Amino acid sequence: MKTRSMAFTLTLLAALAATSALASGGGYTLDWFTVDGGGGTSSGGGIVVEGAIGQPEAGEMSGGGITVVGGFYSEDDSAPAGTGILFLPLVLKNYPPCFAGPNEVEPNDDFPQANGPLCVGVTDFTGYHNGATEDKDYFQFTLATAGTITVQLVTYANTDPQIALYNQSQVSVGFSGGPPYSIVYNGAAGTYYARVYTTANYGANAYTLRVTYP
Ligand SMILES: [Ca+2]
Ligand SMILES: [Ca+2]
Repeated sequence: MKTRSMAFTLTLLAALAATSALASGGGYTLDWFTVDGGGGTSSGGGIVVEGAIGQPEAGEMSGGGITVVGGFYSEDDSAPAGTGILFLPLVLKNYPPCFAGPNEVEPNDDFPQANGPLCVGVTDFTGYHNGATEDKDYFQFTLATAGTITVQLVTYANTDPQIALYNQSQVSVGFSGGPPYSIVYNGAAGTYYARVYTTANYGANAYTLRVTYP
């Protein structure tokens, strides 16, 4: 039985190798394809193999108006013929945590030093303008979808604060240099930066920055 199983496995590997050869050969165009791990039932030479390797719970399950499509690869019935959806589950080691504040962390004096990415759902951050020279404070956040960004100073002790909003190309898309210190911007998905700074009165002054976005 072991010998027959090995023979079947070798036959299967040979078939897969042949598929790869066709995919890479001249004169053929394959926009996409899958090499599945043996889901379902395979048989030959009196041997039957049932299995699903690498694609657990593949297929569609539906009920009550809800459809769940499982597996790493699935055919989307609503998509154009010949297209599919590929899911790539990831395991990330030492994934950078988001910035929850509530206080700024210096140095945050330019784009690379920006505090962030801000944690989704955390809106208020306390910062300070300290010292005898200008202190620039940068905060970075990411829109997963397009929507309205609001950046505002809800409290400030400095007599002349300034706020600005930059897109991911670090180009200014909003500015407010006077009360009510609020910027409203309809942005595409992507990374943005909020900047709080002063043009005078560089003493120890606290402020509360509020950033909201989809
Ligand atoms: Ca600061
Ligand atoms: Ca700073």
